[in-house]
Amino acid sequence: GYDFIHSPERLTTPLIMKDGRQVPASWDEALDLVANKLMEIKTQHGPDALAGISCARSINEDSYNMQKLFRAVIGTNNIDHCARTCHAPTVAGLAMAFGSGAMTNSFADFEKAKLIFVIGSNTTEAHPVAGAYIKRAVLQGAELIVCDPRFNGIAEHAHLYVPIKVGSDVAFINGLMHVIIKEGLHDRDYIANCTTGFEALKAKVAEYPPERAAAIAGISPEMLIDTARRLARVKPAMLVYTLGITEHTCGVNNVLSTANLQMLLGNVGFECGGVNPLRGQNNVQGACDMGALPNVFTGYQKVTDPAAREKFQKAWGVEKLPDQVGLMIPGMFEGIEKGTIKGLWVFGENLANTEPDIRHVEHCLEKVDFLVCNDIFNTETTRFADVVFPAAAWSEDDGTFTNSERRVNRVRKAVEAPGEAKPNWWVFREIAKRLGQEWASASGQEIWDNEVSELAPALKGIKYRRLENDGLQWPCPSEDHPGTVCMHTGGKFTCGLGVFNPVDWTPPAEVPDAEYPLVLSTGRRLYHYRTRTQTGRCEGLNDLLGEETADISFADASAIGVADGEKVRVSSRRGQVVVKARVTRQVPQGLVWMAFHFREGNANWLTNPVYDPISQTAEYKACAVRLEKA
Ligand SMILES: Nc1nc2c(c(=O)[nH]1)N[C@H]1C(S)=C(S)[C@@H](COP(=O)(O)OP(=O)(O)OC[C@H]3O[C@@H](n4cnc5c(=O)[nH]c(N)nc54)[C@H](O)[C@@H]3O)O[C@H]1N2
Ligand SMILES: Nc1nc2c(c(=O)[nH]1)N[C@H]1C(S)=C(S)[C@@H](COP(=O)(O)OP(=O)(O)OC[C@H]3O[C@@H](n4cnc5c(=O)[nH]c(N)nc54)[C@H](O)[C@@H]3O)O[C@H]1N2
Ligand SMILES: [Mo]
Repeated sequence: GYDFIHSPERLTTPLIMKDGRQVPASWDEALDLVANKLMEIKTQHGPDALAGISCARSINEDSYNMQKLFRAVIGTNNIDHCARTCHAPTVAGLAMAFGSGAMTNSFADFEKAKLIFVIGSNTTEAHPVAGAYIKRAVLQGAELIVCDPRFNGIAEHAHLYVPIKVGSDVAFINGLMHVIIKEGLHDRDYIANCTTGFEALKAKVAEYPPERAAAIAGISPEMLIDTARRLARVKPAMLVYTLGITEHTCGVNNVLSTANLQMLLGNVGFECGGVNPLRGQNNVQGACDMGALPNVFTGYQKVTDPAAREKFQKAWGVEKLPDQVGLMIPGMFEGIEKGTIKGLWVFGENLANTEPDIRHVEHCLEKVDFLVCNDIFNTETTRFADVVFPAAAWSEDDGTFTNSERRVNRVRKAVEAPGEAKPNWWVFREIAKRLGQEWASASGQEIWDNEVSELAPALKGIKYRRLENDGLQWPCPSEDHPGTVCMHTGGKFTCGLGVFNPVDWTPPAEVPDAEYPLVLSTGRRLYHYRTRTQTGRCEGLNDLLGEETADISFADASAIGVADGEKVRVSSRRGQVVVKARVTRQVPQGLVWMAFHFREGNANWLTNPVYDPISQTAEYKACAVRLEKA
């Protein structure tokens, strides 16, 4: 799937919108225009009238420079990136429970694990490498329990498959913990020595006896009890989750539930244990670490902490950094709608296809006064832009990526960028220069070694010269530190004691009714990556999967009289699409499952723009739809 790098459709010159058309321009013209326009908006409306969205496809050094531009030069914390749409509940929830929002263990553990509990994860399609490790563990005798509304690829390898209903995870996990405590299967010593808040958790899960929890989850009480006993039988056990857990209005509560369960069983802080969210993009862990988030600087140092601000003020040579938490992506759209956000910079995201409710998103992209994009291709989003910068892709620049297991890896330039395309960090640096700040660091290595690693304590020991071969896993606090394979060991969490956070089950914001009687849940397919700007330019992949489908059960197909491959209309309160039905045993009656890889038939014409109250992550995994023969 690398053909896209050499695609003739790559952007090769800056583009500027003139009379409703984007025309090629010189770098100087485009950079001057953006710098002047940003300054004009800042002068007229203040720095908080500007907002930026960074890219988790691109190297750490790009995200670092972008958040530095917004904070140190423009003077706003309105900076975010696509972690908002996937693992923001992880970052928030695991930080509340453990003091660090990252995956606790490492990929190498998967193969050695004795019991793996996979919940809400399309592992074989969306994380095929991690999925291969899990399959291998099963071949070597590990027990696998999979909990997912769909009988997905990883479920085929499970010893126990638990088909819970979409949006019922908190009730299900509370039910598991009810049984574990009632039967005395919890780890009393671990709970007493390493955690706090157990009594409150115990009181909360007492409200979820197996009958009640199982009824909400749509399974039998016996299956719930069996799951609880199996989980308690093997120690340590690994828990793996992804977006089936996070992309809900209760996403943070779902994450807290996984942490509660693993602490109750005494499974956190050991090899082959822990809570393991598989992060989505090659560098989404890194974009978070760099501080492309509205509440933290590089290394998760809070913008509201005066000491942190002082440290960054000194490092960046500015008098005053903004002290208010900035806007998250949904807040940026709201600001555009209200007229308080005048300028938006979108670096490497295709929001017009990936945010929920496409019609509303496009209305906002149209409405904002000034839109800047950096991308490697023209996309449905860049067509709204006043200026488009052509970017060097990952293969055309030196830098680092940080993967899901916190491993910082070197990325090396393999080919020249096409035409006049430039590294993204260079673009942000040029804008800073035009706005009066000369930044010394002029390469990926200088940015990392002299700034990132000096500013973030967990990255202090990571320098480019140490990143040959397999890279290093943070926390790595000093240059003689070997990096950290497993976090929260020795009975000590990053925050001291692990914190139990009792939570209640809440249903999705939109549930089926007479008008929209089915649940729509959305996700990914193996052969395409998100909006196909990259995989759509790979011939072989298009041959393997060429269009969107709606995956439905035999029962729902026969109820409306369609056969596999015939067209159906899927409608929600937001819009409708017509796609082929894929009639499959993977999906239970009452559920429609779709992806968002294709512009036509994209599930985001239908999805519901409602958000988790803490993390502002959209409920991509549940809304109500109607199905008709088309
Ligand atoms: N091929 C491919 N790989 C990708 C991507 C891609 O576009 N294509 N995208 C990348 C990105 S950005 C990300 S974030 C990851 C995402 O990786 P995943 O989260 O593994 O991918 P999804 O397909 O969204 O799968 C979510 C799973 O959750 C289940 N689910 C839905 N609702 C619920 C629920 O209420 N409870 C439970 N327990 N399960 C539920 C679904 O049936 C599905 O199996 O994948 C990454 N990898
Ligand atoms: N219905 C539904 N919608 C979803 C989800 C879901 O599960 N269901 N999942 C959500 C999730 S988890 C995510 S992460 C988002 C993803 O949302 P987006 O980040 O918007 O997804 P992409 O389409 O991959 O957009 C990435 C853009 O970056 C560009 N790009 C790639 N490499 C480079 C580079 O090196 N430099 C530059 N400058 N640009 C580059 C690509 O061409 C592309 O235009 O989608 C979300 N949307
Ligand atoms: Mo993602």
